[in-house]
Formats: sequence, structure tokens, C-alpha cells
Amino acid sequence: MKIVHLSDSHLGWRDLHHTDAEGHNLREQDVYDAFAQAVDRVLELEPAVAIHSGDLFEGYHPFSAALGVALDQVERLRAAGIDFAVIAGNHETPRVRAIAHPFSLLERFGVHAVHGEPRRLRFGDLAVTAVPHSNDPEAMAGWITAAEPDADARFNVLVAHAGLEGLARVGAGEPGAVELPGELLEQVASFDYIALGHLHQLDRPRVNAVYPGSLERLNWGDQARRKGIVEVDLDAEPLDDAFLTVHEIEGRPRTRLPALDASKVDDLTKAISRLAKTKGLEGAIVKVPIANVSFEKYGAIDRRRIGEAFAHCLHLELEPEFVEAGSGRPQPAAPAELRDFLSRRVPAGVEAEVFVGRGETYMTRAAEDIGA
Ligand SMILES: [Mn+2]
Repeated sequence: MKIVHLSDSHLGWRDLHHTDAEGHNLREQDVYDAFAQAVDRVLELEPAVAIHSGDLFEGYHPFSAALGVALDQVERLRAAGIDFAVIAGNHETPRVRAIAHPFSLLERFGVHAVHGEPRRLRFGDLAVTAVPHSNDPEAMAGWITAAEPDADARFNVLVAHAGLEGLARVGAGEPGAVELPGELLEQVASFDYIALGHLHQLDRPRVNAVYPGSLERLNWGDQARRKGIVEVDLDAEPLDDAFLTVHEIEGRPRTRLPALDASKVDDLTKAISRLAKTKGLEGAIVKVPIANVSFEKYGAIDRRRIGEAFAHCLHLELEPEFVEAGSGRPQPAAPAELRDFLSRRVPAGVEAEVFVGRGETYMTRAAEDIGA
């Protein structure tokens, strides 16, 4: 018996200001395209069931565009006779139990959409124990610990949306995100397959437990080399190659170029523009880190010229690492409280050192400006 597992589609997510001729946000469109591509693959693979392990929508009040895309794709699966089961992730779980959850709408269109509390679904020989996200981590851990395979079913799959301690942190720190102890997986190890959602990079924390990851790279913290959905052959043993197959989904490239050392170039505009010739940047979201740059030199970059050089890319972002201004006199050391304050507020997907370092730089500069 074959199933397909996908996750973290985030329909309705928007980013950057780029729009198409009709004014649609291009990144929002990328996410819809990735989901349609995933459904194309599901239709080719013809599994008994497609399982989505949470964050189908970016929020619990999806735009009508996002809802429309979901219903259109669900209809394609329904027409092909493929069951679609989905659990609510942290993104589509309201803080207060909403009367009209978008999932109840999906249910009217034949989707097995589980939210609020766990449910067991049955598809012939297969039992799917679906544990939706809860804003109460203890309740959720309890639901997962209590999950047991259905003895009457030939195959058993558990679906849950949570981070596990000790795994990569992409997706952690999101609103309402829940991180559970990694040992929890061992308590449910008797399931044939554990379909996990929440981490945005492909990961296999246990031989029979997989995070397929998100379908698109939603931030710079997502360094996944490939994006995709997972095909699982439940008749195979987890250690066999046949058990798991990853099918790639092509997303928009996100490229962080090697850092430019500003102290070693005279014409920074020219040096940045030259990087635009790097291969594979067509349509990409590009970041150029610039090391050792003064505020003055950074401010003198000709934005129009580099914009023209990178016109074939969707988006260009400069990431300066400033050398401290006013060198020559001793810098006031950032107080320990500032480091502490910043390190407890590192946004998801950002390296702590970079974030804290930048915060310190700005505070130092501000202190100089006011003559402190
Ligand atoms: Mn997610």
C-alpha cells in the first residue's frame, strides 16, 4: 500500500513587494504553484491516500485566493479517487477555538481535515491516527504518547505537527510553535510510519518518521538543497530503499552569494554588479553579504546600477556587516544585558551570532550619535 506525505504548504503566505501584471504577490503565487506541482505528483503516483501534516494554510483566516487554490487542488484529488487527509498545524490553529475553522469548510468538500482534537481515520487496510496542533504543548504531548496503532488495521500511520528537540530549528519560534522531547518518537515507534510536519527541511529523525519539509523556501534559514514530497511504500520494511522515495518539487531559487570584503574593493557598486553574472540566478532571490563595510561606503552604493545588473533576478538583498564607525577611539562595549536581551529574541531562521552582533552595532552607533 502506497501513501504520499507532504507538509507545510503555507497557502496564503506572502513575501516581498513583487507583483505580476494583475497585482498578485509573486511569492504568494510561488507557494500556490508549488502546491499545484505537489498535487500533480500525487496524481502521477496514485497513492491510496495523500497525507498533509499541517500548515496547509499560512493562517486560520485564509485569503479567498488561498482557499480557492486549496479547493481546486482538493477537487483534482477527489476526481482521481485519492483520499486527502490533513491536520491543522500551528499556523492554522486559532488562539481561541474559532466557530468556523477553514478546515470545517474543507470537510464539506470531502477532505479528512482534522483540527481541535485527535481523530482516527480509516482507509481500507490503513488506519491514520491524526493528531492536530494544540496551543497547549502538554495536551499535544499527551495525545501523541497515548496514540496507539489500530490492531484491526494492516497498516498504521501517525500524523503530527511539532518540532522535536535536538533537530534543526527551521520553523521553530513561529507563532504557537510547539517543540516536544525527541524521546516521544520512541513511544510511538510501533506505527508503520510517522508523518511529521513543522520543520521546513527534509528530515528523517527515525527510520520510520519523516518531515518532508515545506514546498517552498520561505526564509533564509531554510537551506534545504531540495524540496519535495515523500512517497511511502508501507509494504516495504523501513530499512529498505523501497520504503521511502522523495519526489522533488521545484521552487524558486534562493541564493546567498559568497561575502564581498568591502575593505578589499575600491568601487563597491562595481564589485556587487559583477556578482550578478553568477550562474543560476535567473528569477532567484539573491542575497549579497558585504563584510567590513563602513556606513559611509555602504551609503554610497549606487542602488540603481546594482538593480539594473540584477534585473534578471526577482529580488536582491544586501547584507552589510558594518565595521564600527569612528574607529580610532575605543568603542563602548555593549553591556551584557543588551547581549542577553537580544539573544532571547532571535527571530526564526536567523543566526543568533549575526542577529546579536548587528543589534550591538546599531546600539553602538546610536550611542555615538547621541554622544553617549
Ligand atoms: Mn510550517
